[in-house]
Amino acid sequence: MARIPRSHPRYESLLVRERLVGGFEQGLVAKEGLMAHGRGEAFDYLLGERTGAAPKRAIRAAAAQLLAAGRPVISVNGNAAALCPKQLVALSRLTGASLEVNLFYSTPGRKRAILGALKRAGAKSVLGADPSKSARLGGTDSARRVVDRDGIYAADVVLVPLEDGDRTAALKRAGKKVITFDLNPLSRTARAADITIVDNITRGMELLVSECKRLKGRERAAQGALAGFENKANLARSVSQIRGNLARRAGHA
Ligand code: PTJ
Repeated sequence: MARIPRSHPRYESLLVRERLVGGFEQGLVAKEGLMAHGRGEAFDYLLGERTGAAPKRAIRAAAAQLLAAGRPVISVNGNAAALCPKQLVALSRLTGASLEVNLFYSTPGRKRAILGALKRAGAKSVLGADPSKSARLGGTDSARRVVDRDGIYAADVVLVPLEDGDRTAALKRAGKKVITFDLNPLSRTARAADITIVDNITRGMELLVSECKRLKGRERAAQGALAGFENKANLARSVSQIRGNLARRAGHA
């Protein structure tokens, strides 16, 4: 891993890059995952690299939705496994959600590596690596259509960090509530999901864990957070945040 001087003005961001490159070298992250991160970084820059009011509202709704679910599942890809494995395991424990490895650029080797990373982070069981338990999700042709029949296939609520639009739409058509993390508030996934958290998973996943801790056992308060949530209106707030930041830089606000 490259040595990043603490004094560097973009220390945190460079450290996250190194975690992702480390994940690539260990076989967790796809080459394309490095590019996807670059796109995310660009949006994060425009958003001001902080968790604004809109993602905080979405995080409250997502925590309520996960805690109210009967069969929640957290879908794990290479980037999520490299950037926040401990938070994924903590979230699974708090909400009772199963962890399932599900990849766009799927290979048996990457599945094994991600499974190993989740186990090292404390996961007792991880779905998605046993071909004898696989089922097909209709309405998408990518490798992500192959899901575990006791996991995503049977889930009522699925958390899909950094997802592609096709599968989000397929999950919706299959009657599931979809929660996503996506720094791009304009993406098809962001627009198709029920709850989109427009935040970097490196910040937002930790906040989601804290919110689940806070709301656990307080079902009435949790349902209030969910009932008033409207995804399209909340996405518009993130777009406005970008517009405001750009206008300030352009000297118009
Ligand atoms: O591990 P695999 O094989 O399942 O592949 C994972 C990637 C991420 C490569 C795959 O899902 C993919 O190609 O994703 P996309 O279609 O590029 O979408 C990724 C979305 O996530 C984009 O809208 C990015 O802006 C966003 N994004 C990238 N990094 C982050 C992020 N959102 C939140 N936090 C991030 N750190």
